[in-house]
Amino acid sequence: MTALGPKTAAEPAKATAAFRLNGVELLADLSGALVWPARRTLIVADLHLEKGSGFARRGSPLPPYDTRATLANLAAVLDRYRPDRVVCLGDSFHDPEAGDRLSPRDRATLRRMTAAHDWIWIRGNHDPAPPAGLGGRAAAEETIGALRFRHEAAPGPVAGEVSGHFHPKIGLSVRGRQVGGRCFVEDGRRVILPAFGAYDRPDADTQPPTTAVTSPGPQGYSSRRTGPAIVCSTPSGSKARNAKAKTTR
Ligand SMILES: [Mn+2]
Repeated sequence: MTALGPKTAAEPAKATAAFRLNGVELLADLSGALVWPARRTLIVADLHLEKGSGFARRGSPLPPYDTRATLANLAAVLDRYRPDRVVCLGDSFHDPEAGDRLSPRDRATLRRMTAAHDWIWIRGNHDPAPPAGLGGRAAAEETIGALRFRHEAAPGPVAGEVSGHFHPKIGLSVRGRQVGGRCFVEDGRRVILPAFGAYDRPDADTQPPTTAVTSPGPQGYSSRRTGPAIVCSTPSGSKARNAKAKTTR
């Protein structure tokens, strides 16, 4: 078995940040996906498929193209890492009728993806019952080796917990310039993933792609930021502001 990794040399170098969680080596990918190479597993959170069409139905006209964009981003990262198993950490679908609103093309794309992998839909607050007929299996939680996958972080210290829900973001001051983006938050025992869904990427057109791994330390947050060509360490006490956790998801 070969280790997971970027498939071609054309992939941007250092678009990942490696860290250890409960003794397990993980890769935070710039796309927002988490990769567990030893178990050939790829994890994404908060796809929120059909969010645009859901808002449109309630009278707020948002462009309805988020599902197509999210699935294209997901296809790209699956093609790069070629995992055996995919864990979606909940809120994969924006509301209970989201599955009915999928276009035939997007439905077919999803069915191809779930058929090609061992696919686990963790249940979230937006999708307590993921749509039937798309393949994969639904679970409230899943434990694989030293890691436990659930939608929302549980209270108290939890070793090896991998979750989503909070859509964490970070703001950084880099050479006097403000950059911001989605981030992973980890403290060595648990990690919270950024949202993978297209509507949580408002920075994509105006900011350089930024995915940070940030962890609370004794002197504040430290972060390892992955960009198109760099992984930089931001020392504790630097200008990295605390990751903002949003709780309305
Ligand atoms: Mn949620």
